[in-house]
Formats: sequence, structure tokens, C-alpha cells
Amino acid sequence: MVGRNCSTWVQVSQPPRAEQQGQLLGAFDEKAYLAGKQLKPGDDPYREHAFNLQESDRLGGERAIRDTRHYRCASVNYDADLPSTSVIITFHNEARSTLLRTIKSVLTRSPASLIQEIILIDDFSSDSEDCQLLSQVPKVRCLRNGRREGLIRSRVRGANAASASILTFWDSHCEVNADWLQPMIQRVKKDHTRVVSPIIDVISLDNFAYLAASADLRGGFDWSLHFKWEQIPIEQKMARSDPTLAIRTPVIAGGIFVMDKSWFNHLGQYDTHMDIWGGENFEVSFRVWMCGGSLEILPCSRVGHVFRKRHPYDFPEGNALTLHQVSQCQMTPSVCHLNFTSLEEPPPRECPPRRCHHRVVCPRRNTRRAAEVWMDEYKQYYYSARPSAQGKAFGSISDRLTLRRKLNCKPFRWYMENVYPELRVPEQEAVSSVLRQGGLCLETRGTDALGLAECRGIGSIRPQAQRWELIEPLLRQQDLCLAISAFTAGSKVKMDTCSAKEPRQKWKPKGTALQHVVSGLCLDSQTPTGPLVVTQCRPQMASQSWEPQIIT
Ligand code: UD2
Ligand code: MN
Repeated sequence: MVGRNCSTWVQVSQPPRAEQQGQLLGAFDEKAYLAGKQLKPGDDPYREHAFNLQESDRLGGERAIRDTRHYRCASVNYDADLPSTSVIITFHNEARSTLLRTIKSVLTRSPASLIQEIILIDDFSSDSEDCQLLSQVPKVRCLRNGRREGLIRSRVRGANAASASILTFWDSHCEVNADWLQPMIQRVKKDHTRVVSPIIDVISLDNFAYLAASADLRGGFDWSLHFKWEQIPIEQKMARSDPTLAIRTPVIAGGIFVMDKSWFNHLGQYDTHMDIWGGENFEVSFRVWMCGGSLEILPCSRVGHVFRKRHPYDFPEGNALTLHQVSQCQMTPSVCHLNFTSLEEPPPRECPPRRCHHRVVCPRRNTRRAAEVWMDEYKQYYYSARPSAQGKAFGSISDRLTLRRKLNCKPFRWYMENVYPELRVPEQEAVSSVLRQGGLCLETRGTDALGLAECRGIGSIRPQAQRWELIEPLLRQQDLCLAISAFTAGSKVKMDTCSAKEPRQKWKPKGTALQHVVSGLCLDSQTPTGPLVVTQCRPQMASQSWEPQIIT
């Protein structure tokens, strides 16, 4: 381990010297730009941007920040001949100081050869001067929309104008950390179907402190289609021997990611019928996974972002939205390990639970489009969680459905089973029954043995052993499910820990028989005393008949 005084803050960049400033900013007059728009004495510093503008302005165009990466990241090697990227930043009425820090941090903390250009899309901000002035910065181009388009169409405009083969999408209030770009480009260069994001650190909206986000998070969601940061599953966490390796993520937060330009175009860019804000991160995430790509978070790449609690801008079509509170800051990554520097191993402790409130906007139209195009039969769970979405018009989706067919994308069930098996499908109406065969009932005896026994009603000593729930495809008794031991006729059946992914546990009713979905064989008692097995289905056979009788 590299020796380092733990109390020092590792500075990843010193403000450049005067002559470097000249090269970096060309004809652009930073002082005049920042002085051109200032908070007036007595003004509420949070009003216009939903963060403390006074603090942001005080920091100016550039500042040193702490290197928040794991210490092992510093010794990872990258190819010398990485391709360059076009950085696309859309903004609507962004504060001058945050926008300038975003741009300057990219220019100062990325290898110059990897930044082909920075394309700003001014999404019809009230003041058109910002765009003009910033265009004077070398490598920066600014395109101004003639009307408010929202971030989705703005990004597509930026992508179409980009000249590099790799696209990098950004919010307009970020600051990059040391060596953030190389890991991203390296991963995409190796496999162009990967879409990669950094760990998104937290820039405090109050004092602009740069805080390390937990490195154990990935993107997830609930059935109301709210994005949330969640702990990576424990098995994956245990299996991670190398903290510099990529983390697979079911969805991306949406704001900061790198993607191959041809892959972006091949996959249909974005759904440009989505307006203003929201939902596009689900749409692009489902699409990437289901149509042959993957999403990753790269722990050696860190970028800070000002997470806000409300939108500072208006939504022209306000009725497309509903507003409600969520009680946890699910949308802001948890900030832990505040007292260590990157050169130490972080102390292994869980983040404390946070109590704060966000006003969450539900862009029903956008989210509904994502659900309708990509979620197949699972969209019913979205509608159950967000009944108000059902009444909301969402326009035509035929183009997007055609795209899905053309790309031959996998069903949402595949996504659920392979990418996000941790997302629980809401409990279906579970009906408990006994399974009768003649006068006897199917019963478990421990985990291995199954047999037939006299039917005992509720209130008997062991009613649980005869109580079954068929929630297709599983035949359950609490956490245990009926499973075959092999896929051949004559194989015994047993009880196993339930997993909807496990092919051995998939059953469906066939008349009064119970058919194992994958082998096509049927549950058979052969003799009342023998072990239970699966055999060729013969519908008339008494030993294959299991009559459910509902119990309460
Ligand atoms: C998060 C994402 C954001 C986007 C959004 C869902 C991160 C860090 N941020 O929201 O990128 O995926 O979820 O849609 O993951 N903007 C426009 N035109 C508009 C509205 C916004 O250009 O009409 C710009 C805005 O100035 C900003 C960016 O779009 O640069 C994202 O907006 P935000 O910062 O308000 O969204 P955020 O961070 O809450
Ligand atoms: Mn943002």
C-alpha cells in the first residue's frame, strides 16, 4: 500500500497556471462570464437553481477535489491508443458557475487527446448569451434549441452533431474526478455493446462539498418506476475480489454515461416522443439489456453531481406529471466513509439510514411509454403501483415497437430472470389448497421426502405439510418449492429453496395433472407408499391426478 498521511486531502487538480488558462480557455473571458450574472444581495440563493448559488459562485470556475477512488484504481493500466469522445451536455437555465466548472473539469482532468469536443445543447434557456460566450472556449460548440425540447431530444441533437465514435452524456452541474475517462473508454473499446457509467459522487447542494458515494451501489427501481440506488446483492458483493472491476447494473441513473455512437444509433438513440425529463433512463436501460448489450458502473471512474430535491425549472406540459414525496433519499446515493482518504481501505461499515424527503416527479407520459414498449405483461405491476398512469395519453408507440421487433430484442421476462431477479413480483393472490388423490393428500416430510397421507384438515397437528400454493410456475410451501431431481422419467421429486429462475421448479396444471414445464413429465405417485416421481403424462392415470381443494 502506498504510504500517505490519512488526514491530507488528495487533490486531483490544482487550478492551472495563468499561461495554461490561456490555452485552456482561449478567447473566453472567465471573469467577465462569471461576473455577468451574480446573485443580488438579499436574493434567496436556492430560488433559481434549487441549490445554494452563493456557494457555487464562491468556488468559481475550478477547484481542487478529493480523489475518492479505491486506492487500487491508481495502478490500473489502460491502452495508450484509446479512441476519443464527444461530450454532450444539455442544459436549461443552468447557473454559470456550475456549468463552467462542469466544462473546465472535463478539460483539465481528462487526457486532452481523448476529448474530441464538448457539445453543449442550450435547451432554450432564457438567456441566450451563455451559449454564445461558452462557444469561445476551445473544443466547445454550443447548439441552441429554438424551443424547449427537454433533455431527451436535446441529447439526440447533440449525438447527431457529434464527430467522435464514442458519446459521453452529461448533466450540466458535474465535476469529474481523477482519471475518470480512461476506464470508461477502455470498457467500451473492448466491447462496443457495453454502456458504462461512473460512480456518481455527491456534490452537496448546500455547501458544495464533494462527497464520496458508497462504492457498493447499483441502479434499481420499484414497480412505480422510481429510480433508486440499492446495495449490490450480497452474493455479488462477496464474490467481488477486485474492487476495481465493473458492477453490472439493472438500470442507469441516466445522466452520466458513455456509449459507442454506432451502438447508440443502432439501438434507436432515445424515444424522442418523450418530453422534458424522466423515464428515458428506464427506456434506454431496458433496451440496452434486452437488445443485446449490458450496463455497468465502473468504480474507478468517479464523477460528482449536484443531486437536488426539486426541479428548478418548469414543465410546460404540467399535467403530464404527478408530484409526491418519497421518504428516503433513494435518488441520491448514500455517502459513506467520509473520514478516509482513497489511499486507505474503507472501513467496512454500512451506511447509516438517511432521513430526508424528495419531491419526486412522475413523468407519467414518458414512463408509460417505456412500460408500454418494453415491459410486456409486467406492465400490469406498474399500473397497479401507479393507477393514475393508466388514464394518461402517451401517443403512438408503433415506431418503437417496430424497432423492438427489428432488433429482435428479448422479452421483459428474460430481463427479470437474468438481469434483475431481485425485483420481486408483487404477491399474486395466493390460494392455498390441498392436492387430493383419491382419499389421500400430497404431503411433505422434511425437505427430501414427499408422499401421500390421509388428508388432514385445518386445525390438525401438521396442516402446513399438506398446504400448497400454486403461483405459476412454482408449487410452494413457504420458501420451499417442489422440484424434480433430474429431467428424465422416473426421477424423484423433492423440496428446494424457491427460485423462479430454476428450471427444475417450473410446473403448470394440465387438467388435474401437474406437468413439469421443461421436461414435459407429470407428477406421479406410482404407488401410495413409494416415492413421488415424474413420469410420462397419462391424463387418465389415477396416480397422476391431483385435485386441488382450496383451504382457508
Ligand atoms: C436524473 C439524471 C438526468 C436524467 C433524469 C431523468 C443523473 C445524474 N441525472 O435527473 O440526466 O436522466 O434523471 O430524466 O443521473 N435539462 C434540459 N432540458 C430540460 C430539463 C433538463 O436540458 O427541459 C437538462 C438539465 O439542465 C440537466 C439535465 O438535463 O443538465 C438533467 O436534468 P436534472 O439535472 O434536472 O435531472 P436530475 O439530475 O434530477
Ligand atoms: Mn442533474
